[in-house]
Amino acid sequence: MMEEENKANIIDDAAEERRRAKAEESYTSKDIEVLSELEGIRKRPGMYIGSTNSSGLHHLIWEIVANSADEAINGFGSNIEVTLHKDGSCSVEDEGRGIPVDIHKGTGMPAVQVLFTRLHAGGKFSDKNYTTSAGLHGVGATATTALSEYTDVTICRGGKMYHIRFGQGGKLEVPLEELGPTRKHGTTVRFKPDPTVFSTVDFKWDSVYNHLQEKAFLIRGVHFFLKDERNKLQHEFYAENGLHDYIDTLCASKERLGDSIYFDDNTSPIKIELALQWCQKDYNSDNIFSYANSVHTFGGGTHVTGLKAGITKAVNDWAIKNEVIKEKDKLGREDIFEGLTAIIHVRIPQSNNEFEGQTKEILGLQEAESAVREFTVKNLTYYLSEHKDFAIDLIHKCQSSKAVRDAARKAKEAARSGKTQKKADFVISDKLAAAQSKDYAENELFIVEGDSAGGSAKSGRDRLHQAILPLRGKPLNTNDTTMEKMRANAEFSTIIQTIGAGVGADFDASESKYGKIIIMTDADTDGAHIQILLLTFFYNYMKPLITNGMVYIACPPLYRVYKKSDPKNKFIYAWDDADLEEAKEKIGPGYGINRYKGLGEMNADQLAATTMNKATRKLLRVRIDDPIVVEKRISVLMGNDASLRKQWIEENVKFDEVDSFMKEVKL
Ligand code: 0RA
Repeated sequence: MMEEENKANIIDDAAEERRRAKAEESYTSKDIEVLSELEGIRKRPGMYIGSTNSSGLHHLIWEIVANSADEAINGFGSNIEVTLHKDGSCSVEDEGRGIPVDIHKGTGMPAVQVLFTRLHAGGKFSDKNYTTSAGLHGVGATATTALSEYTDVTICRGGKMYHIRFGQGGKLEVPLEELGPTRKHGTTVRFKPDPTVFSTVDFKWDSVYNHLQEKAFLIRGVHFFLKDERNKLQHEFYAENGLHDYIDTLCASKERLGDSIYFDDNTSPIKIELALQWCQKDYNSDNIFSYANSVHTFGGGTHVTGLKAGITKAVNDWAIKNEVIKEKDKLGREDIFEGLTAIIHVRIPQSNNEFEGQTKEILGLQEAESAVREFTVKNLTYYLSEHKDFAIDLIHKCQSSKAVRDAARKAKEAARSGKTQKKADFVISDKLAAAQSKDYAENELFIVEGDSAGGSAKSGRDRLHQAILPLRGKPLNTNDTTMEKMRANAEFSTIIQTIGAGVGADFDASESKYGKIIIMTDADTDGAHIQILLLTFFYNYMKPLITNGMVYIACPPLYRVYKKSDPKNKFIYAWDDADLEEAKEKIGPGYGINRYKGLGEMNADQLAATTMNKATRKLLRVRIDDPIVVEKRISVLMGNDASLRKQWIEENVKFDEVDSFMKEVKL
């Protein structure tokens, strides 16, 4: 066996030699391969980094940070520094082992060059170097090189300092060079995103801040530094207690039941960390934040399934064993999860790394399910026994959730059987202008601010597929109230019935009568406030609508620029001030401007053309990018602790920016 391997190696080496000789000869097929891979990334950047907008732009940083984080996770270096430079570049410096610089078999290039110019090199030349990996979608640093104007890599390794530079699109500009001796070890990558690729090349302090904060929570013991040389801001992120600190941040403004709970296990092949916090409020939708190898698994997966089963079993078994409930009154999963925030992080060996789908957003590894379930049952059972008072409070809370849910289910069943349908159930019909089609996926529900805009929207809509629901006044703040009060609220009960897919833990997005829920408000502060109140409701009670990408914000234009001599036929709509300038130029001398202060100022045709018609409107899809930010926005902006809210706003935003965040709609 050994001998055969050696033989194979010798043959490999000989072939390698020939290849290398050939490579040195001239411009070879390898170079062409490299260039075509890099070009491939440039042709379809979206496939590699998601998009070419601000979110894609920041992905370039995340790719590099993930590599440095891998080193740190594996015990090499505990400081990682990200700097946003004045020239628009970003550098990421770590104190790891330094990227290898020796010639890589198979390509004949220095390993560092492979890492930055080849796809699927993944940087992980062999499993042995890495037990776990935080790398994103397997595109590693190559996407960053391909989509940058330049990339400089400086490496300190084995007592020497090295440098290599790639130019626009990843073309090798300065081959690997030795710069001299050094005592340091580590890697610095500095790159400047290519403005011909991205719609914006402006790195946002907030985005990087949130990303590094999340990383610090997930990678305990590593210090992350953020420096912004453009405005001299800096911040250090460090979470001594990892997920324990994370859960405390997420629940900072909530009314808690008991303390935050934390367990970890570093001894098994699958390493697990879990943090739990039950809260009093009726937050109903699932608040489980899941990660695998430091990557946020938005779609959950086997680790989440294991967690749900584990918690349900531990709580029920303990309650029955201690005679708090009877076997026949077992609590449902929804009853136990109501008000619970959970963060689960599993680290799985790289070779087992099995994400479903290309986006790594769902963990598919079967072993993770039983590992997490058993881990959870064991630790939580022990915790409940050690904290009896808390355990009993928790079970009482679950029981009252169960009672509310049972009553609601009975009412629903009665309503379905038609026996007790009350007049109140039909209140929706006089406000809602329903769509004619029964093709639910194609149907759109516009929730519109104000009756007058609602009127225009009703006459301008596509009757087949668009339904209009006008809202009167401001919706209730669902962060300040209980589920019962929310249900009693006319606006929300109408929305719930109109969507027809249940609410809270009983919500099932697949039953929704609309494929798109579109919030349409005036483009002013009141409108933004209504948006956030509605989004808060969807987030708290119909979260799957958001995670499935079914919630949208309509974008009415702010201006209409017209030719004074022919206002009916020559006009351009403008959505912001940049559009406005462009429109003025296009129309030329003799222009006039309508400024729309609200939806109501547009007539039905105008509203339809600019904001509702599928072919010409602008819609923003609401997505949850970062759970910490969402929770912070939701719980701090909407929560009942006014001083926290004031502090957060003072530290972070002018109110305008909250407004503009709404326009970008990263919840
Ligand atoms: C491959 C192998 C080794 C380290 C790295 C890659 C590495 C990559 C990056 C990216 C940013 N910083 C990094 N630091 C290290 C280990 C090689 C060895 O055994 O020393």
